[in-house]
Amino acid sequence: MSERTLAIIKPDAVKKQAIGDIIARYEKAGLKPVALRMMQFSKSTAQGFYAVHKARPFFDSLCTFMVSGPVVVLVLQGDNAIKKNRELMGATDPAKAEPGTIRKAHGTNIEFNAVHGSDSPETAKFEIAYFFPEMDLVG
Ligand code: IDP
Ligand code: MG
Repeated sequence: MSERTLAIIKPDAVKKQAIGDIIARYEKAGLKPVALRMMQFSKSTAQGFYAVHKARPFFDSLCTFMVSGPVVVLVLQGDNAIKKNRELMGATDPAKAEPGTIRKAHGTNIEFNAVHGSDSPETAKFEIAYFFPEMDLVG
């Protein structure tokens, strides 16, 4: 089933000049960018995006990281896009990520882990609407 998911190339990966490599990985996996935006998060943008994590001990540090430089926000479309992107990303902690994954290649640690990807249809819907309010969930 074709669906859409939200991906973010985080500030660490943008600084490492990995934007091109990461987008090439999406495209090779059949995840087609259908919206793309480079932007600098404000603190409130980061806090709103990660509101689901606001009780976590790492919340403040995560939001500080996400405003530390520009990011690239994308909507990716393809068959099983949500699950496929999670597989492509690898585990949250790059040390535990499978070889060949984006986080294995570009992540530094459990916080500076190069990319974000929606984890369910519900979060994809919220996250796509957060940055691209004009888009539909399925193209
Ligand atoms: P995910 O990005 O793999 O879905 P989540 O648990 O949703 O992982 O966490 C969101 C983000 O918060 C992670 O991608 C990472 O940047 C950061 N994070 C998660 N767990 C920790 C932690 O234990 N310490 C510091 N940062 C963390
Ligand atoms: Mg998550």
